[in-house]
Amino acid sequence: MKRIAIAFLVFLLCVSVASASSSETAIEAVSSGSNGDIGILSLGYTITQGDSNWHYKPITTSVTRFNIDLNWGDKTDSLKLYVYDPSNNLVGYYYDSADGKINGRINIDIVDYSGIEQGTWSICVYGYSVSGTEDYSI
Ligand SMILES: [Ca+2]
Ligand SMILES: [Ca+2]
Repeated sequence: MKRIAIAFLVFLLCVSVASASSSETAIEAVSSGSNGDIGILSLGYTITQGDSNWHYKPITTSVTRFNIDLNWGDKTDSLKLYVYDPSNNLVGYYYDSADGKINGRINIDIVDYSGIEQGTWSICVYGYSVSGTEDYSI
């Protein structure tokens, strides 16, 4: 029962920001050309319509950008990505088109020229429009 309550809370947290606007800060997401250093644990995950899966990325060094590469490889399904800084502020949310291509992948760099906030960044993958079960890596 407790697990269900937590899962529901996470769902609410994810959905509640759906209507929020993108951040007013200097942080921006830019299309990334890199295929290399993904940074986040890159394993096979699955998601269904309306699901929220959370992933965490620790930033422990002084950097001005890091890459997020969410890849589900099926442009007929649509996943959505929410990015929160270590203070749990929503930095932005992104659709497949965020990197300029509808290709079943969201490959972006989070950029802050004054320095990426160190700590644990939280990334929520949301099943925005998914038929059946979709596999993805991040
Ligand atoms: Ca894309
Ligand atoms: Ca699919």
